Amino acid sequence: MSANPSTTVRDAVLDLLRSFGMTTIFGNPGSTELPLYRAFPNDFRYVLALQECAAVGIADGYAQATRNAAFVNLHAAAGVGHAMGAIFTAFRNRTPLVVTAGQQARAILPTEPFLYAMQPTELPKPYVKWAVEPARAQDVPAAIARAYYVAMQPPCGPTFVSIPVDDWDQPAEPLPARQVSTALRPAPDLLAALGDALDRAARPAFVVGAGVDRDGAFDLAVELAERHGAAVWASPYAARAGFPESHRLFAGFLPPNQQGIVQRLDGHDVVVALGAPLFTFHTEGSGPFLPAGTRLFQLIDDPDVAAWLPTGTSIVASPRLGIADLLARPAPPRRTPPPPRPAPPRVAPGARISVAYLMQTLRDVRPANSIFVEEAPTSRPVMQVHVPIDRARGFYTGSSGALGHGIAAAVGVALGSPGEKVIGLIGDGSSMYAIQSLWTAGQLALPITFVIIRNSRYQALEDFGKHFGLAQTPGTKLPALDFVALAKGHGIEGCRVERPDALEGVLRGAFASEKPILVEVVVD
Ligand SMILES: Cc1ncc(C[n+]2csc(CCOP(=O)(O)OP(=O)(O)O)c2C)c(N)n1
Ligand SMILES: [Mg+2]
Repeated sequence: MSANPSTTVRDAVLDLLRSFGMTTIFGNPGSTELPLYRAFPNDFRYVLALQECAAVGIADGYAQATRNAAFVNLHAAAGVGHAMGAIFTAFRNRTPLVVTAGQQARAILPTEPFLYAMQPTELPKPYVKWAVEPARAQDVPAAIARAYYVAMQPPCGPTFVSIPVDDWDQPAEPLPARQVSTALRPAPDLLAALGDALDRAARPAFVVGAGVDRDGAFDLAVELAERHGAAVWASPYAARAGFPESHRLFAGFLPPNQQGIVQRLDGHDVVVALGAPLFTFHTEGSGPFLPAGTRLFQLIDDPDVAAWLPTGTSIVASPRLGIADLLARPAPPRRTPPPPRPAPPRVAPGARISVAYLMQTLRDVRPANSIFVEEAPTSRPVMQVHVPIDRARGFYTGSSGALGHGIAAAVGVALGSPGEKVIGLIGDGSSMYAIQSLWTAGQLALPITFVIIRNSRYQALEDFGKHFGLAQTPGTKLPALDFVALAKGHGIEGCRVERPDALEGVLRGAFASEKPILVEVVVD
């Protein structure tokens, strides 16, 4: 450090954020963060969320859509606490986030001041890849830089920096951004073994996970599947669509249980999991992980998943580079592709709106550039039948199972996808975990259609109650919620549809709107 540092911690950090393309700050401020915003520069924007779960969920959607880490600033321990469910989801989503939080002034820490974050770096663990409270103010810029590089290193994820309030005005040296390589190429010998197995397979199958779309490999996956005439399954609970779902090779969605996966993959001699953990279970299972005689290969950017995979050969690499390397091999002889899936039957309107009729109508009227952000637990399987996702970056949901992601992520995806139409497909129960996101959507005037599926209950839990043999499930009814009033109360337009014959017109109107609008669909 020179005797006369030429800048402040704040200016050094703002310059770094500029170099990283992180000039949007998502957050909810408090006293311990305010000095960051002294003379807030014009080339930055602050996206205010009214609760921290919403702030992190919006940032998560934005980071995924823009394929760059998003910067989040939270208020000390309380803000991190509120955000925790969303940080958990970002970790599972492999979303790069640099999460910062204020800390009290260093000089008064010994007397446990108001707002003091006691063990700030422990609080978000284990759902951050790295957490630090720098030992000195002048170390803050380097901590932010490291947090960014770690967040962006596959598998991507959130990192955390706790920053004492008095640090921002302290002197610091400017810190130039560096180039840090991230994408890994597969080891050539293992890739050759995978390529040989694929070439010789009689009936190959691919299992595509969120890692494919995350890595920008959607089109490459199509090319590889067509070359091999492989059946393509979506990995259980995949949070992104990695393959066009109306493609003739698309075989369907693997269920999140062991026996179900074995049953669906039966008859395939070689299975290749692309950017997919494959074995994502929601309910208990037993027996083998794969059909007898099936060989499994996995191409994944996550060494931890590669390590816990119970069977098969795992190749730790970027799915995009791995698929590109497979495509660089000579094409194998043509293989007869599996028969295509039958199209779903048309759904009749009925006296009231069924979820299936809602989905069919969405499919019929959605704009070509639409992106679905979904968090509607019991409606998702129905969506999978009736609303095929056929484009890259066309579907987002949470990987963690923690509710409160979808309604917020819809806002961030829309902010990061100008010119595209985001449709938030959200259960009535799910919407309430981060309902404040509606307000941010309104303030940013984003053209989102929030479709709230109103069944007045936590249907998923009633279904699970039956799975566990419960005679009744307490705490699952949701009467008296008024989503039109909630929309208006958050500053956006809202309307309610109850009759099948009104549905199409209302959705068309909403999709044509340049502003956010909430459509409460009362379903049977
Ligand atoms: C943070 C959090 N709390 C509770 C749950 C448990 N949970 C799983 S599904 C569900 C119901 C969701 O209700 P809704 O969005 O209305 O969808 P539906 O089940 O009616 O399709 C609940 C409460 C959860 N997953 N995450
Ligand atoms: Mg519900």
